[in-house]
Amino acid sequence: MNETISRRGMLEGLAALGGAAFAPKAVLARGADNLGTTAASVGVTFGSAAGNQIYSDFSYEHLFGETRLITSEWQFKMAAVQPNQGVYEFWHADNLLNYTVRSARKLKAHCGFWQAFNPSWMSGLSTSQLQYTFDKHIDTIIPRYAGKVYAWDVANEPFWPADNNPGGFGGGPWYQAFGSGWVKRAFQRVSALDPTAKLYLNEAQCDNNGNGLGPVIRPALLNLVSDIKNAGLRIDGVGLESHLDMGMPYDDVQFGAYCNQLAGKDVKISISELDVRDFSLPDDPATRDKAIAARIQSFLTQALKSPAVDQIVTWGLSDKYSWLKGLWLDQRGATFRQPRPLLFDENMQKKAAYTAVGNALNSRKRA
Ligand code: 9MR
Repeated sequence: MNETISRRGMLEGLAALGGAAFAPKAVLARGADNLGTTAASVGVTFGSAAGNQIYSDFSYEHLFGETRLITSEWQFKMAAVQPNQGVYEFWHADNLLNYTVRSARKLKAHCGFWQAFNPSWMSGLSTSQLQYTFDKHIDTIIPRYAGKVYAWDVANEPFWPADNNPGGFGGGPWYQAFGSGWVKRAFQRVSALDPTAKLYLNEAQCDNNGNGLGPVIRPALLNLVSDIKNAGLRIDGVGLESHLDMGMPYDDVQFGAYCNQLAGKDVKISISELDVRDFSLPDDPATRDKAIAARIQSFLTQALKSPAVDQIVTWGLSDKYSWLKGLWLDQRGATFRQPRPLLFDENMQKKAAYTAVGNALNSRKRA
């Protein structure tokens, strides 16, 4: 099947937007043999997070021909859309929406609320001011994008056991505002304002048995999904981020079983932020690439045994733009070796990890 975007699809998209601000430009074709097509053949949507590098680096943008879905890496976050109190700036979010319309990709808007990385003006707000901010934010952004985005990550990373709150919930402004009920409140209000977007709850660490994280967060997340459902609220999917860490204990078979448990709650599952942290691996790039690919293949093969897993989204496509480069710089300094967390290297060339994703997808055919 040809990957070229149909003119009709583009025109329909533009019409839906009421006329986009940009001239249509399709993502380049990458031929029939790409991860988007392989994934679709086994009922999976393959996607990636995108930052604004897709507009400036054409060789990077070209890689997005592999995808069928794009998650906003930061453009829909509160710090981006409300950088000053009560002042909304939508151009980054709008640009990405327009880009996905032009290129006929689904857009997952990430994220409605997260306790971390909020705009600095929020610090020092009283509880009642936080409550107002929360509701007002939803009432402002959701109607703007209703019917246009494919999905919302309504709530991001509600759990952080180290904060010692009941049920493993993380502390932060939204917990301060509404207690653990902040998650249900967000689902209730977003659902009312956008009845068509798929609504996701996104959480980290479920793949990770270290630091008392996965073993606490996995059951807590199951409970929260039940709680949302029991309240009569709509939740369509759960995102399991899957920032895999080679230095942490893990059990991929256990993770696959967990996907089945979640599926029992009648939700779809997205592997929503896949990449591999290689800080603990030896320096040699070939050795690292091999170990990373083996881990990805094992992890995804187990996850894909659960029919509810219908999205695989990597957190970027090329090592060149991975968020882990920033983290690495903070921890080890610029002269240390660069991390190799993604499917394409710094020069946009496929790595073993790319093949590993394809192999795991194909394992679903044989299952
Ligand atoms: O990759 C994202 C980075 O560019 C942003 O600066 C950061 C703060 O907004 O968020 C990063 O993405 C995070 C995601 O939103 C939630 N899960 C963890 C991701 C990596 O930190």
